[in-house]
Amino acid sequence: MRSGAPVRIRGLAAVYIALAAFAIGCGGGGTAGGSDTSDEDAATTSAPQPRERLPETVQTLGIDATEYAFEIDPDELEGLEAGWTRLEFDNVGQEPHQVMFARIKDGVDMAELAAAGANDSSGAGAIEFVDMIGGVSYIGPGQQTTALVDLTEGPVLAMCYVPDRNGVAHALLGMSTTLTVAGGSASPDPAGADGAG
Ligand SMILES: [Cu+2]
Repeated sequence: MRSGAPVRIRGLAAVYIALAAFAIGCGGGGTAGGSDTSDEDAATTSAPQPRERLPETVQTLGIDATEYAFEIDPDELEGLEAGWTRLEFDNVGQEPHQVMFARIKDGVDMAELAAAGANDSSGAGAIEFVDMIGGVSYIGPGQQTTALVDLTEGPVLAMCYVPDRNGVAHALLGMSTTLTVAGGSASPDPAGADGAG
């Protein structure tokens, strides 16, 4: 038993727990907090978009969901390119599944993140260390859906936080992985030539 990796593993676990708590708090049919429809979710997925306005994609990412794992094509270990990515999500399992992406912010110290997660079971302390990217909300067994996600350079967490029958987020049962996203050939220039709105 060596003691090299646990800090990182614990850090990721803290993120999954935090995001699961965050998602349950935000989405889950609770009675608190009002019921206004969420305009802010419009950018993530299911809103139909006119075909001519879709951004050009740099790659297609196929993800099959089962209990409780993602099968990702191309293999996440081969790395992905930053940019708009077409996501083809296929629930080949027996339970509802989703895939959501989050990015650990630049400069985050994993030990610090782990500590924040460990000291705050609500997840609020750890959520500030990540940016939610988007993904697809849950679909039933045998269903498929597609979405576009804008992947940014760096490690990107992919996870399903649909709860199982015991209320445990699937991410904590194995439906979580880290994608490596490279900068891509043409690095985006924030001051750049994007003249179109
Ligand atoms: Cu799941």
